[in-house]
This record gives sequence, C-alpha cells and structure tokens, in this order.
Amino acid sequence: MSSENVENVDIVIIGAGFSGMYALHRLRNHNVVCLEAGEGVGGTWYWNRYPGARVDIESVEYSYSFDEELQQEWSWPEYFSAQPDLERYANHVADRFNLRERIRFSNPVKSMRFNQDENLWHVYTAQGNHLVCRYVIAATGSLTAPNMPPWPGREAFKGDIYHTARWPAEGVDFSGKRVGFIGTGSTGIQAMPIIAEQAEELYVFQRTPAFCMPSGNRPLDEEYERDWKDNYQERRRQMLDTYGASLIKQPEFSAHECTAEQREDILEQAWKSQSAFQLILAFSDVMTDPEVNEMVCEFARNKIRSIVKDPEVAELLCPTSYPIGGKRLCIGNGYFEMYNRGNVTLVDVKKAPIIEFTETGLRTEAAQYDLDIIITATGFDAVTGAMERIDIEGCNNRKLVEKWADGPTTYLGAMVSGFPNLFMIHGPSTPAAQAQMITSGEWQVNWTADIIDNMEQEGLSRIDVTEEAEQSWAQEVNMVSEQTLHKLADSWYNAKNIEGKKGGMMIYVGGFPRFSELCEAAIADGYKGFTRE
Ligand code: N01
Repeated sequence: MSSENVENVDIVIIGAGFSGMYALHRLRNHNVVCLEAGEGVGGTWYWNRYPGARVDIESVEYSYSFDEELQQEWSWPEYFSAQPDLERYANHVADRFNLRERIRFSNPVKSMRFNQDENLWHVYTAQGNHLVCRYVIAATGSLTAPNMPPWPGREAFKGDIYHTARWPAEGVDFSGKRVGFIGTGSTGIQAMPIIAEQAEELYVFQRTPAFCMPSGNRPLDEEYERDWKDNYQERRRQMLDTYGASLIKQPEFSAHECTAEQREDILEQAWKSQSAFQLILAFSDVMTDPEVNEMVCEFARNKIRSIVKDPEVAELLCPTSYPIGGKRLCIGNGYFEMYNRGNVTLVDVKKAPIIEFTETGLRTEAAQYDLDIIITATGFDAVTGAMERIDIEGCNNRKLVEKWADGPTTYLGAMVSGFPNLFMIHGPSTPAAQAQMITSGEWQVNWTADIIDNMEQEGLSRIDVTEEAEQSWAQEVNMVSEQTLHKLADSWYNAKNIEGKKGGMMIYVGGFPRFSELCEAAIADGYKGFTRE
C-alpha cells in the first residue's frame, strides 16, 4: 500500500458492539476510528438474529448506564428484550451520540503489526485500509467466531445450512420443511420452540442435554420501569458491587441450613420467580458445594420429567454429566414442552455421533436423516476466537497466535506482554458472561480510557505488561476457578467446547467486585505489573 493511503489516528477500536460503541463515545476527545466487520452496530445483537434470540438478563440492567438522559428516555417493551429491540437500542445509541461518522462498517481488521521503533500499531483491513495509531482497543466480543461443525460433505447437501450466529436478515421460512437442528445450548433452546411451530418435522440432534429454567419474560410493567428510572443511579452503583454486576438476588444461607421441605419450597419459588438464574442462586453454595449442586440438579431434572410426557425422551433430556450452572444455565420459553409435539424427534448423537452431511441430510453412526434445512447452533470459538482470527504481530515479530498456542495469557484480561498499547475489553480471563456484559464492559472501557488519558498527560508513548504479571494473574484465575464447580463442566468457559483447543479456564470466576478491585489496585499501586515509557 502506498503511503498516501495511510491514515494516522490516535486510537483504533475494533468492533462496534456495545463495548466498542461506548469506547468510541468515551474516547471521543481523541482522534478515534472504529472498524466493524458487520454492516451495522450491535455486535452480538447484530449477528445473532435467529428466531427467539433474546437476552437473559433484565433489560433495565442490560443497558448503558453512562448517560442519565439515555436511560430516562429509553423504554424497553419487555423484561428480557428480544434481539430486534436490542439492535434498535444499539442503533438509537449510535445515532444519538453521533457514533456512525467514526465507524467504518463492513471493514474487518485482517492484520496488525506493532512498530517498536515508533511505538505505533499498523492496522490493515480487508477493504485495504492501512491505519496507523498509538493505541488499539479490541472490543471484539467473547462470542464472536462461530464454531462450525467438523463433518465432511457440507457441499454435497442439497438443502440450506445455517449457523445461528450468521442468520440471514431476511429470515428463513420453515413451513413444510424437515429441519435438522444441532446444538442444545442457550441458542438452540431459544430458537427451537419457534421453529417447531412452523416446520413440518424438527429433528433435534443432542450431544449433551442442558439445564434450562423458564425465562418469565413478560411485557415490562410501567410501575417497575418507573421505579427503575427513579433509582437508576443508585442501582447501577449497587450492580457493580455484586458478583455478576447484576441485582439478581442471592441469599447468604446454605442449603444445609434448610430442611428438605424448605429446600423444595425455595427451589419451587426460584423456578417460578420470573427472574432468570434464580435456580443456581437459590442458596449461597450451589456453585461451590457438590452436594448442594446435586440437590438443585435433581430438582431441575424432576421438572423435566414432569413436563415431558414420554419418559424415555424426558430421561434423555436430563443432564447427568456436569453440575448445574457449570455451563451457563439456559433460559427458555417452552423448550421442554416442545418435546410433547408430534413433529419433534430427539436424536441422541452422544450415543451415535453425526459423521457426515449427505446429499439429502445428515448421517449418524446409526441412521440417515433426510432433511431440507440444517441449522447448526454449535456455539463459538469463544473468548480468543475473534482475536486469533486477526493476524496480530507484537514486539520482536511475535504473533499472538504463537504466544497463545497453549492458551491465552493476559494481565487482568486487558493486556498481553509483548503487545504494547493493545487493550482488550472482555478479553480472556475477564468475568465475561459471568458478569452482566454491558455494565462490566462500560467499567472496563472507563478503566482503559483512564490509562490512555494518563499516558497522554504524562507524555508517555508505550505501555506493556510483564510476563511475571501475566503469571500472577494466571494464578489468581486458577485459584478462584478451583473454588467453584465450573471446572467440572465442559463448555466455552474452559475451552472444552472445541476439540483440541487449549487453555483451561477462559474466564474469571472470582466475581466482578474482586476483578475490578484488582484492576484498580494495580493502577493505584504505581501501575504494578505494567511497564511504561
Ligand atoms: O453455544 P453452546 P450457544 N456435535 O456452546 C453442541 C450466550 N448466549 O450458542 O454440549 C454435536 O452453549 C454442543 O454440545 P456439547 C451464553 O453465554 C446467551 O448455545 O458440546 N453437538 C451444545 O449443545 C451461552 O453460553 C443467550 O456436547 C455439538 C451446542 O452445540 C453462549 O452464548 C442466548 C457439536 C453449543 O452450545 C453460547 O451459547 C444464546 C458437535 N460436533 C447464547 N459441537 C441469552 O442471552 C457443538 N455441539 C439467552
């Protein structure tokens, strides 16, 4: 590329999802540009437009806090907003704060190289742009890179194949179709009941059954909304003091302090609470005490047995191989009820795995299934996937993928040693989906922006972290992980959802308050673990 085409800016933000958009707003006093792969804003809520896509945290919480007028003027139609409302909100924010003028849409970052002599990043996009900047903020999202199933024969299939995270904007018509659906995680559980209503036949290919509780979604009550609007500032502050940056209630008593009848009552109330996740927050020790966890598992299994009429199907839907909450608890609407329909068939692909796509459908080790449409809701190469799909070269020609070959290393989830002036939001070993992501993302953006502002004030041009700091952060991440039951479930939390992926615990399960305190303490302690020049 010729030098005339080089554009010099202060900061490049990668991604116009909720964190990237806020970073753009927060850092607008700098010359800042945002590069976005999609044609619109919203990140996760732009890409995941499959039927039934909906947030599982109340929208009054899962929304921006940075502008009082914005939170007063916006009205959410439902407690748990659907994808179109979340995308509408993202577009409203982009317009209201004039963000679009600084976003380059349909312009994914292809590669980045750090020039050690200049202390500048050179960023190259798929459209052929070359930007030179002092800082890069990667707001690339934890659940961005779809995990495509590995089976051969994809091209042979005569029907249509979709991944839920790349859903066509015009939608899909299922009427009169035989649909094969692979994946029974949060996504599949939301999409399938709606598809089952339209399709002629729905075949659900299940490898591991999921725990799921009803969402309790409903139109947002006016009084409830008013109460939130009257108390937003205080509640937003309280949210930051909770484990998940969310005001979902968690009691302080153990299940062992209750009688069997009391436990059953508490779990029954949790199930009916209309508040997501209440089941794993019913007692203080559901995620730390295996015996308590098993009590909650059995309660949830009994719910499945009471809903699903065919006992064999019900048993196949009961998870037995991991603790409840070890993977993200799914929140659904009519998921188990769906199996009582005559047009839904559950196929056990743990027993007889899928081996190939064929011209007419899918073949498992046991049978051939003829299908018109195949949907893969097979999750994501989570946390590291988006960053690793960019060719990133730091100091001494070291590539990020090489550095992360055995798993991602970071300091505070924010920076990687040898990759100066590059910050991540919701990076590896941050609380990610364990904390409400808009609020925790805003917090991380503010922390990062303060660091950058401080660099400018002090006339510094390069910030890095030490390998010792990365090691001490890895110890902290492992130490808190050892205290919970998350390690006992194979999921995107610990990289075990992708065959051969290395790295262990990808997220920080020590809670948002501890995470934010440690981040603040490092700065207050004279930038402990950082090097600045
Ligand atoms: O992905 P997942 P997801 N053969 O990884 C199966 C957030 N989210 O998109 O469990 C057969 O959870 C896989 O089986 P197994 C939320 O944080 C939030 O559903 O690996 N099956 C599993 O059943 C969530 O945790 C919301 O055995 C295969 C499924 O595909 C995260 O996104 C809504 C397979 C993948 O489940 C990811 O959820 C949606 C194979 N080869 C998502 N490979 C809300 O806010 C994979 N599977 C409500």
